[in-house]
Amino acid sequence: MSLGKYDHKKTEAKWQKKWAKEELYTPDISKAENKFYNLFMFPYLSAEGLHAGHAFSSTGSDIYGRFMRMNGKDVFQPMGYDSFGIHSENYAIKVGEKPRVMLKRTKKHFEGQLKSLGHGYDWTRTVTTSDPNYYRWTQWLFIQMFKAGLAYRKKALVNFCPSCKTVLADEQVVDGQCERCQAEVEKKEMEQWFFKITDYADRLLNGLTRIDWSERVKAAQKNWIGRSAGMQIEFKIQNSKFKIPVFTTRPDTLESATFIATSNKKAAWGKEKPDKFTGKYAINPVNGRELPIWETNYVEESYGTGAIMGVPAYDERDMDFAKKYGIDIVIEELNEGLWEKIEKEGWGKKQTNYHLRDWLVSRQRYWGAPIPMIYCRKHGWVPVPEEELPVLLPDIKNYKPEGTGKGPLANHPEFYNAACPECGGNAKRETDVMDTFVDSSWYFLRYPSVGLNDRHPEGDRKGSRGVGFAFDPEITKNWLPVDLYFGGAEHAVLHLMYARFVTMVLYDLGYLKFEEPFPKFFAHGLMIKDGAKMSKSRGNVVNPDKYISKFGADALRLYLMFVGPMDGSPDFRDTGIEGMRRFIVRVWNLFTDDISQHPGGGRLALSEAEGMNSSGVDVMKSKQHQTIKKVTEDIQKFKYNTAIAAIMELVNTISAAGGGSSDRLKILKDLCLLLAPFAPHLAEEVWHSGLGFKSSVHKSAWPKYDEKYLQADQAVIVVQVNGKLRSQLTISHQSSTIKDEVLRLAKEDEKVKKWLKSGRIKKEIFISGKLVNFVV
Ligand code: ANZ
Repeated sequence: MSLGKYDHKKTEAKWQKKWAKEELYTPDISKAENKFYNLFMFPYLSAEGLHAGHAFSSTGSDIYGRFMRMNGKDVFQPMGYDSFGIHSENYAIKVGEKPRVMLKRTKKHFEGQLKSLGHGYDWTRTVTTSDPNYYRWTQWLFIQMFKAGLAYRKKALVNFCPSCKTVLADEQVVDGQCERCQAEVEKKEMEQWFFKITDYADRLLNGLTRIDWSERVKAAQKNWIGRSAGMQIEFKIQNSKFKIPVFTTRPDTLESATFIATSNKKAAWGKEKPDKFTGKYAINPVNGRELPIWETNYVEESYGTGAIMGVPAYDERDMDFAKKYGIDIVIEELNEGLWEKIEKEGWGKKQTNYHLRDWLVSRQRYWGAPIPMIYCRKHGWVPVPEEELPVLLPDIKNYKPEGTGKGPLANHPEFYNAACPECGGNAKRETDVMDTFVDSSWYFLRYPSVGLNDRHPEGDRKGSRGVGFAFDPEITKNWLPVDLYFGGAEHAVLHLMYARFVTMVLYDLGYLKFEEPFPKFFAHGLMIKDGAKMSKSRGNVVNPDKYISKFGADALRLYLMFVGPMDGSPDFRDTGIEGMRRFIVRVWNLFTDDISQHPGGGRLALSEAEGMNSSGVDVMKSKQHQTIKKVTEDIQKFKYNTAIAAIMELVNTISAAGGGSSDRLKILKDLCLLLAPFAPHLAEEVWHSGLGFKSSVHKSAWPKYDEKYLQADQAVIVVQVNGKLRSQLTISHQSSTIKDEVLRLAKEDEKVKKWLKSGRIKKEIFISGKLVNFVV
């Protein structure tokens, strides 16, 4: 057996084919004692293919899955496509194709790319949200919401994107702009479908304390939900029988209130109405002061009561307003006792408000799941009977949005004319479709159950309906919740909030046994190119294909993981990949050289090695065990860059030691195992053709370290700032003598950082192997 020259194309194609054929990454879904559901956010199909940013994040997720598999878990790692929705549809419009036609092509390309990266996905269970087999269950979900009183229609001032020509949810408006196309959003009064997510505000908030998510993402959800405890206080209007209720979080400032402001209704963004004094006054109940009533833009209509008490003395915006219009400024002392007094006197009562609004789910677009509701003059809105699902999205020619307030399906009587499910009379289907975020709010529930009841191919509506389930109860009980969810933080208040809400609803309806779908979520960073976030609109997108072709998927994977921590924002550079390619060839040659020194190949050599005495290889041995420890712990913390650095150091040590002892082969075997999650093809090839194993390296046990070898090579460095002990570093003897390395590590130390912040470093004192002192 021999390895020959390193040929990434041959090696990678060979293993990808074998893995697929042997279904290496397809767990037995009926067994779940040892399950690990490793989920990565599925992509939108809003471009021709993936960019390097996707490769970066999906590799990060894949490495963790491979690591868990080698640690004895039955890993389920599925992949799918979030293919319905405005993002895909806008792209189809741009390239001048029907969404269906475009998706056929782009989906294939995405899949090819994901496969060429060597990810361990279970390709036998994929989800495509625009597939009727899937969206019939999205429609089912809508109906469950409706039946539970959680889906309703309401006329409201809503966000309208003039470019996408549809309404949007609050969460899709970022700084007043459409999340998809960055157009300035307008406010319009329209009747729409909403999901009552506000009923779950408290649970969404409280649940955050029980899940392992980064503080940043939890804070984003917390702020978005925006619970504030305060009071509703009623102010009598002078010479009138009416009162104005205001919401305040600061009743203790009531004595300093000098005006009342109400929302300047119908003010649209960009077209603000001028502030106006109404000529009326309200009376401050605590001191009888007359408070002028103003209408202004800065009071939001839909928050609290849509009116405030102006307290210029304690509130900056109120102060600005008072100054502008010459309103009195009165400063009374804060009075905590007012909380009680206001209630006792009957001026107001305690109230908790939320910033969270109900989720607007209807869209006046074509490319989405039709909302499965029928309007009958007699019976109002009636859900489509579940056995008639899916309501198929018809193939129409003019699918572009028109901005008339209705979706393109409203031009198709053959679609919307229907019989009322209650009385059989003439009725009309809803012609709006659902927001994509409804599709993705439950896809993780579907994956393990894919293939179990796919009996509804598009077009075949006869005899293919009736029984079935969105997700199999038994399998769902065994495989969910998701063990690790890996994805972008930009979905903090969108997808991640919606999925939690939908899960809670399904829990309440008895379909699920858990309330939190993602007990552990890791938010990866975003890849940068030339200093800016990689994105299509900036035109700085890097296509991974050419790098895979030129250097190999393993080189690209290692490079992407090495450039920085997984939650950072690494900059993509060509030169780095070339360097990584050289490293791979070095590793390859290391195996080739060693193995060639053992006639009969590595496998034989390994068995000979059992029981041999290990003297003479102490340095290497301690390095080996230190590396295992470091790589294991770093992967657990998603610090793949430092794990790879440790593997590189091990390679250096092995190369420097030279020679072909049998112990050395054992060390090489561990090196191969450590490399497996990062460079899966290379490791598999070495494992089989070099070391002679029959089963896959990816199903082999992760190496274990032995404490007794760890100590040998450790030095403790004392770190001082201005002569005071601030921290200690435990590093290898070898590194402890390298000044630059020690200084770098000392400066990165959290405890030291704190002390260095206060000033500039004037002097760096270094005593090799012992001490660092920073003078600041
Ligand atoms: C008097 C006061 C004095 C206030 C003070 C604040 C500071 P959060 O925490 O966001 O709930 N407010 C109430 N309704 C509003 C609306 N519809 N549009 C704009 N502002 C509104 O903020 C609650 C505070 O924001 C309330 O407490 C109210 O101003 C204002 F020193 O009342 B406060």
